[in-house]
Amino acid sequence: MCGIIAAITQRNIIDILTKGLKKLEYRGYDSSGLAIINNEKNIVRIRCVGKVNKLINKVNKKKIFGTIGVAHTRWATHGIVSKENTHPHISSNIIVVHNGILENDALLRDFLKTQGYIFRSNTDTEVIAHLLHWEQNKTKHSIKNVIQDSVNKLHGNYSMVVIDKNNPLELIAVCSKSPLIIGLGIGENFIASDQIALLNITKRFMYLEDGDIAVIKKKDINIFNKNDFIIHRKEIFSNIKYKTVKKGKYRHYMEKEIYEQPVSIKNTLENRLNKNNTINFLELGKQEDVLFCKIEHIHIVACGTSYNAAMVSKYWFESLTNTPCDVEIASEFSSRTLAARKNSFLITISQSGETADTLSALRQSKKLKYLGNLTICNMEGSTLVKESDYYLSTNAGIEIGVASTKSFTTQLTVLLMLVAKIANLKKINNIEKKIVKNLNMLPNRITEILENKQLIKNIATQLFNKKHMLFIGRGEYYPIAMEGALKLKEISYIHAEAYAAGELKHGPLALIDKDIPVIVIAPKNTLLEKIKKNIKEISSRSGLIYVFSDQTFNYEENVNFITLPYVETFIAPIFYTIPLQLLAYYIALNKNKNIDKPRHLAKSVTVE
Ligand code: HGA
Repeated sequence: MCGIIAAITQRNIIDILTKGLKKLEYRGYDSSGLAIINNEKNIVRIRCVGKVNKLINKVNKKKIFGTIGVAHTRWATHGIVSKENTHPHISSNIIVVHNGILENDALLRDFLKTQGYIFRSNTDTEVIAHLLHWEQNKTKHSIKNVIQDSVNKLHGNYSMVVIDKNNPLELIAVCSKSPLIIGLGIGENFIASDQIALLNITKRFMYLEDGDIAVIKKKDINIFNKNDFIIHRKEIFSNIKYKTVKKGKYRHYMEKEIYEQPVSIKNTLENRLNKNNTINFLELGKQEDVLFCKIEHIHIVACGTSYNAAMVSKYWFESLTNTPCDVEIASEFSSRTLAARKNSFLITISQSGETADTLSALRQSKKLKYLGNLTICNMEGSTLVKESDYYLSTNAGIEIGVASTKSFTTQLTVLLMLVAKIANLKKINNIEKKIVKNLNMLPNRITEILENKQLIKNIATQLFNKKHMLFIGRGEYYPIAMEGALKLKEISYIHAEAYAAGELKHGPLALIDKDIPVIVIAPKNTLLEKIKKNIKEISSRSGLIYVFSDQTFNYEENVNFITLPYVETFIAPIFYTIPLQLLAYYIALNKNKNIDKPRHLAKSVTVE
């Protein structure tokens, strides 16, 4: 994760750096810092632990001025969250901000210690700063040449921006796996991890590619490869409109995003449903039908909430389109020896499109014989979108809360449309029309449950001081249980686990006692009778049970029912997600947690 922004300008850069950093906070918020070269040609560095606003307050009090500088918001990978470990890191005249993980930092650190370097942090980034300084001292080369000489010694990911105080006329950027994008100005230039950090100052951008080393001056930019050849990167004009999203009447972005879901889903469906209840994905182009007809297997790769969405769709793909589907955690996919099935199609899912594990999986997959790949993503212009053959946007709108809500339900909406499309191409009994009819009802059904929030609020007050919770479901409600448990963990820090209901008797039943609430997702469907038996097994062992269902059944006192309206089968998994999101939200609210920015997490996970 980690967010980088740097600038070389005619005007004071402080505002550019701090405003940009604020927009990058979704990449990490353990600590943040900046360093500039001031008018007296000295380095001024300010760092602090905590959110970017804390840094901004500190910086504003100091009234500093500079026309070249770097800033960074950190998600710690090497060394605890502390001021000492906060970027920028400095080695004499060399200033470095870094996004990535060095794999050989321990070896380099030992070597640099023998050369007399004293380390003030535990980060891999400080190793880079000292290495560059050591190399420069030895060779007396320019910092650009020093970097070119040194990158071979660095193993891992090391996208970074470097300033040499002795030559404060240029920024040097190195792109290695994590994205860096140059923003082009008039008589000034910028670089950041994401264009949203720069959209208020420029619309003209140039993406760096892996291995690029850019020398960025006020009036010109040169990009080199490792062999010192100049390379050209295309200039693009960004149409992305970044609106500052306000919380409005809501206490948290997460609450707002939960309530936005009927509208987000309408946006996801817009222009994709034909009047005759069929689906069109115009954005896929004419090849879509030909390609989809060839698919014999679907392989979906994702992480976290997106993984849970993928898991729901596995049940849909197999039962509704008769297409075998496997779902895999991206970090596992990218770190094992792979074998693609015959005529397999790869789907990646990511809210941000910058999820490093998913990107790495996509890149690995290209070495294999997949029919093609498609990404389901919320961020147009993201690396995943750029590197995929096909792209379906979730159109959820900017999501700020770190715990995904509207991303999940819009991902499911896109997946269900895809299922309908493939079912139609495979000529499976009119499923497409039925799904489209159901999808059209979804926004209103979600509004209904949102209007009944009091029901969930009451349960939250009964559960917020529990230490552990279990979530169970069967069929496609098992991954819905997984998502419910994940939401609760993320924002309330209550330990929560999800199990396929039938699995309890194979071990987890040993956990059951009156202090561990079990949340059961049990709508009326063909699996209801089976899950009723599982509820009995828990209640016979004095477990405390909360059943989310459109049915009530006669049970002992320890079984509580949260009665929900009947919802059409295809869209019911999406519908049942909403009360679980509300449950997690109100429990975290009762616990007074930092709901939008939970500890140790970040919105976009840009390290593997
Ligand atoms: N390894 C560096 C940078 C971490 C990072 O890129 N996180 O996303 C550190 O720990 O500071």
